[in-house]
Amino acid sequence: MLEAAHGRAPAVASAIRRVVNPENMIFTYQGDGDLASIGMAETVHACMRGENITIIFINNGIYGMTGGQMAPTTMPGEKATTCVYGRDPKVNGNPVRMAEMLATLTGPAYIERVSVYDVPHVNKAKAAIKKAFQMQMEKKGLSFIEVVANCPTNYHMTALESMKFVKEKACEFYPLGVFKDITKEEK
Ligand SMILES: Cc1ncc(C[n+]2csc(CCOP(=O)(O)OP(=O)(O)O)c2C)c(N)n1
Repeated sequence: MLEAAHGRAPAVASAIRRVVNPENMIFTYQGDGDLASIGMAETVHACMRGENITIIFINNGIYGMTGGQMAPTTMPGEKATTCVYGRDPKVNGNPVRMAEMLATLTGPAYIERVSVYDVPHVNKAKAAIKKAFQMQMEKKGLSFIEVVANCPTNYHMTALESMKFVKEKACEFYPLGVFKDITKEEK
């Protein structure tokens, strides 16, 4: 395991991909502040290149670790410490739907958005990550799994309330599903 500077994981993973045994599995694990703000360029370029790596993107709509600042994925109206009245797109800009945006690129092989708000969805998330790793083992190219997740601490909710929020609000704004799959296109 190697810890990259924030946002730089796809660049570091690309470098590792090129120097290690091609049989080694390489994946990144990144939050939305990390992947879609600090490391947006690294993410987009690794996807454009179509590196044979797997990116696991945990989208909880907030900068959790630093105390709940607005992330690029904070939804309109959603509160954060840097938009205390709720995100106003006119003032704070619009959020980004990473899976949809990256699916417009030629590079990625597989892009799916999953969630973890109940057991069936945890199992679906597990299956998507397994498929991503399998595709990497088959050297099919870059796989990107977005996980719509919770942050009860910074949402100021109980764990159960935060799961309800993810199900009813976040998954409405960030619809679940497969956005790209070259194995389907091949058939
Ligand atoms: C280059 C750089 N910029 C800023 C920071 C400060 N920082 C540490 S964690 C973090 C926010 C992380 O948010 P996110 O990636 O959404 O992950 P979460 O904590 O919500 O899981 C920030 C801004 C840093 N460590 N490195």
